[in-house]
Amino acid sequence: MVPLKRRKVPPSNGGQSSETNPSKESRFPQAVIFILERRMGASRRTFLAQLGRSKGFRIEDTYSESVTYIISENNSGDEVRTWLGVRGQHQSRPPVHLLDISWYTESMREGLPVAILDRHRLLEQQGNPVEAPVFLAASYACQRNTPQPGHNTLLTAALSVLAESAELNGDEGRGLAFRRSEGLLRSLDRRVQGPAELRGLPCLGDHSRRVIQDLLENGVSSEVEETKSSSRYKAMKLLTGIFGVGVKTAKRWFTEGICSLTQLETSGHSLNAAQQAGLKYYTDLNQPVSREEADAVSVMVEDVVHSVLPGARVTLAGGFRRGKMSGHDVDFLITHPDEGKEEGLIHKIIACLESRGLLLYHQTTRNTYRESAKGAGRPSSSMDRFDRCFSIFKLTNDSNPEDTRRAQQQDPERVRVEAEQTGSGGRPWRAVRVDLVVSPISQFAFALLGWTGSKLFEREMRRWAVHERSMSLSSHALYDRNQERYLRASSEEEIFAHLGLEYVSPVGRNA
Ligand code: 8GT
Ligand code: MN
Repeated sequence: MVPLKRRKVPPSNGGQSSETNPSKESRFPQAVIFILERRMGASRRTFLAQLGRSKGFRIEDTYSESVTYIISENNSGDEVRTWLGVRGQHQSRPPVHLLDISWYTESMREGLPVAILDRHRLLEQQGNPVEAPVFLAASYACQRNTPQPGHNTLLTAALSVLAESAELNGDEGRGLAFRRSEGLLRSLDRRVQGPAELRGLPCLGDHSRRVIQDLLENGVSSEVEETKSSSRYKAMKLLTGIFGVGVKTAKRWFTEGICSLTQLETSGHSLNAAQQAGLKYYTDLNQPVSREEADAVSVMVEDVVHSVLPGARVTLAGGFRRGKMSGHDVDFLITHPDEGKEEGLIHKIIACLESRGLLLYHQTTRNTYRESAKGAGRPSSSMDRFDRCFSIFKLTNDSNPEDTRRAQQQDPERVRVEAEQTGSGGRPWRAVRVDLVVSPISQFAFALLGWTGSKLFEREMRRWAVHERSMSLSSHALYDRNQERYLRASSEEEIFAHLGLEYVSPVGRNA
């Protein structure tokens, strides 16, 4: 389609055009000039045209095939050609020069058409190369493909520290802003070279941009370094690193002056069962779970599940499903193709795991989810209502004796204390956090989508659902608020389709 502005014939210039004012003969008949109004504005164009005519140049009001010089400001060659419908060169007509306004102003100064230099020619692509938007990114993380670890790990690791620090301070809004910046940078398909390349990108607030600029220009960010070395950050990280300890509890302990595990142990605080287990297996649980270990746990879980309910399905979810090579735990989603068969399954699984001596700790939560007439529960609630078991597995590590050695090197004292507590000198096993979630088959696609993560990807998908589609998405269901009904899905692809989103495979959800 022809752009509107192009079709519109500009108003006459009060008889001053070369055609309507033949008395002023053109001094340079070869130069038939057309000035493009786009991005320049009508008044500036009129002024420049009058100036040209007063100096004897032939300035056309409308574009035609007789034009030999097209002058434009802030447009690329591509844009001008599209805008004016300039076709390829014909031998039958003189060549058309696509020139920047600088050629025109220099010609005005000289009083004649100056020689065309490279710098006068319009660039083919949009704008100045230094300022051109180099990256394009959609604003919701769920619209982007985000591989792991991405091409900007220096930047994403730094923003992750600031996000974590904000989260540990209980400042969720600030934490989310840094997480969004982090997610955006991880989605970029190559390394960022300079701050100018980030022009026009969404999700990057002023604060994140400052940090990124520091990192790109100096290789470090003083704010990130200060955060990492602050006693508060270190203590909060250490304390929340204990399984069963959340930000609130850690904050209370820190205010009481507790900064180390030994201080906690001697503080006289009574710890709940989860926290006691967390402290007991602290080193193990803070050592990343490798892909091999996750696979070994998968074999254990599948074996147990199939022995208690043949036909049940076990799916590895969480970070490992997204292709991560390590994680803080291993997440499993369990279902059975016959709805109802999964009821009570979690208890049978636990009983079997215990009888085999594979559990060091477990805590189950009951499924209380019911579809309500008003829609999919509270989508903002981060806790699901599936039958779920938070557990610590005893994983025999004959597969990886390196682990014990590495732990020894990092914190020999801790390893000694734990070995004493667990009565396992050079013990041939390690503790691993495992989450087991049981879902009815009718909710399985939603559960799988929810439990695959990443957290930010999930969060953004729920935000998209509400703001862009007026729908509520949870790990149980998708509710359409306009149609006032639940939308069923038996695969993740269907859920993306319901939401009007292009499908993103699990490995692309590492926002
Ligand atoms: P990791 O490598 O650190 O384990 O990373 P991860 O596997 O991505 O994170 P996770 O903490 O293990 O959580 C796995 C996914 O489960 C996340 O995307 C999280 O949003 C999702 N998830 C739910 N429901 C719940 C819930 O009730 N509690 C938690 N903690 N996570 C939940 O869908
Ligand atoms: Mn996980």
